[in-house]
Amino acid sequence: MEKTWRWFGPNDKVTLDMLRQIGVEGIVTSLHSVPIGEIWTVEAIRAVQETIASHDMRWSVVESLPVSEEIKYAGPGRDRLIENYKVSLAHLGQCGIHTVCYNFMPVIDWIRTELEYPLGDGTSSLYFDYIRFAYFDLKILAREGAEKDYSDDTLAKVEALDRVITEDERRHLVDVIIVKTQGFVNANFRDDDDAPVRTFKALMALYDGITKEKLRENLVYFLRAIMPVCEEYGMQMCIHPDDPPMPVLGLPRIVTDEEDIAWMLDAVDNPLNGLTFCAGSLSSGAHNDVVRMARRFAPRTRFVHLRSCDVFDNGNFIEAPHTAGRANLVELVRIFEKQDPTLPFRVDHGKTMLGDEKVGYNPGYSFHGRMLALGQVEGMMAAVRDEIKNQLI
Ligand code: DNO
Repeated sequence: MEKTWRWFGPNDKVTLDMLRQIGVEGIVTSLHSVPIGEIWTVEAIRAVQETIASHDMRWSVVESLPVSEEIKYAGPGRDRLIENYKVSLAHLGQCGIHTVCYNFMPVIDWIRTELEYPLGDGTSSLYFDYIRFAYFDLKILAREGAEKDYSDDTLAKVEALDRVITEDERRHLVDVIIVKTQGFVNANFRDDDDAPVRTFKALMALYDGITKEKLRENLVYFLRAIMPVCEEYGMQMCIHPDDPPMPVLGLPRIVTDEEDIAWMLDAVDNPLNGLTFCAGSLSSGAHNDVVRMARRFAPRTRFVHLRSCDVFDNGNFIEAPHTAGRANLVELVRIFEKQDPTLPFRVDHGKTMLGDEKVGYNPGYSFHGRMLALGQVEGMMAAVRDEIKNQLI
């Protein structure tokens, strides 16, 4: 597979020079400064592409060309926004960039409640605490009717937490769930928003009455509309699974399990309608057998995120080392390397370690932690290539 790395552009504290030194071949990035819904011009794409090329790497994958909320909830402006999306796709194709990762999660992208969960050895990891998340829903957003989405046991635990939680902890929860995790990947939120909860609730209101079925319909509408441009320019769309893979905050999520993925691939049965196989997101759902899903969906996978989670009985999950956890990355590397040795993969997230915490990297996107993970995955790849060469697999 092609060794790629998510780079957040010239402001990223991980520089292209650093990436070249650690053997990265392809860059995964986005035009982070273009407002969501606006057209990506050929000039803007080429400028980034040339910067990357001047460091002897290539722009392999776009992550993300974001889909406007209005396309997801089918607002009045969706056709115009889809037209813009098509023009951006055509421009990318003209520049020779053909793989586009996107997601179809309403309002909120990935969710964690703790960004520096201490691991006891001086490093830290990302963490999701189910009760704290329920607390955010019930006591901070105070979403109407939220109680019915939780068990009595969870409601009791949230009440108990409410009795002891401090103002600082409440602020921290908002900061982590809305501001720190969303700002750099999700154009709906800005780091300097002084009323993030209000912004959040206003976006949620747009999804009143949008069921899982409706959201599926809207995804299919979008995919059918863009497929002709994808065919003309050879654009490979690869949807990112929902993280975590379950409905949240009363919002539907539609890329959560094997059935969802099979459904969306069949609904628009075109090889250009593909998947980003995010082993981390999928493994954070106890219902997902990640290896089995990789075997089934490898032929439609266009981009791979290698990361692994451990899920606990109480619904909490933690990002495990890349050599451990539920995802079994060794077996995934076997499956994908055999499927297509040119498939781009990136290690996703990594521990915060060895001073990463002082630099101010985007959460999950540390340098040392990801470099360690890349080294681990490169070791797996070398072993798997050897297995393939010797016809052992
Ligand atoms: C978080 C990422 C997501 C992902 C987008 C793709 O670390 O996995 O933000 O990039 O959902 O659209």
